[in-house]
Amino acid sequence: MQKHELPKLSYSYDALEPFIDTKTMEIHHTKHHQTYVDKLNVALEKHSELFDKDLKELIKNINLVPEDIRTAVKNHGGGHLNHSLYWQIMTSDKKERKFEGKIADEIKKIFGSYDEFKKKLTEVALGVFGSGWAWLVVSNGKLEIISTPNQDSPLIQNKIPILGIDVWEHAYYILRQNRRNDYVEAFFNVINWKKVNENFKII
Ligand code: MN3
Repeated sequence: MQKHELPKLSYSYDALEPFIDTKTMEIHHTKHHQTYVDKLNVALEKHSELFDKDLKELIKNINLVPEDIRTAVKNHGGGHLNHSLYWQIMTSDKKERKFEGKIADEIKKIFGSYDEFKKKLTEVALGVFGSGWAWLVVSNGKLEIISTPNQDSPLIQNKIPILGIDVWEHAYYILRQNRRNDYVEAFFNVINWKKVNENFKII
């Protein structure tokens, strides 16, 4: 039986400065993400055979999860998966930040241009009421931009997330207070397109 663990970041907490500040990164990772992991483990203790199941499969088939822990798995399991992806699709490496490869071609094909894509994803991110996420997903083989409330994973809708913007206030409040638009604008500077390409390739 393997309990879920907080993944290590492949960069330091100050690596995304000045776009995302050190304090936000540290608290977001060590407090918020850690809490999702801890609460997911507490829920799964009640049905410990589920520790051996792939978390993505549990979330995809959330209605098969025992009812007494279903909401906890959806929220905290979703939170764990969403944040694990979020850390990976950001980088301090200038080469990895380059918008190129298969995903760049596909984005231009589907959305018209990088600027149109950025505009649409920004609109969706700013349109999330309260806490949630804006996503670039693959749905039936096609790219789509969607949002989800709370910590709902797109996997619940059978859509595969390849890039996600956390728009919970905890993702930006320390540096930017209520200015979600500034955070979203800054986020585009740190996207790890190399990783998004990898996420896209394995679909
Ligand atoms: Mn978060």
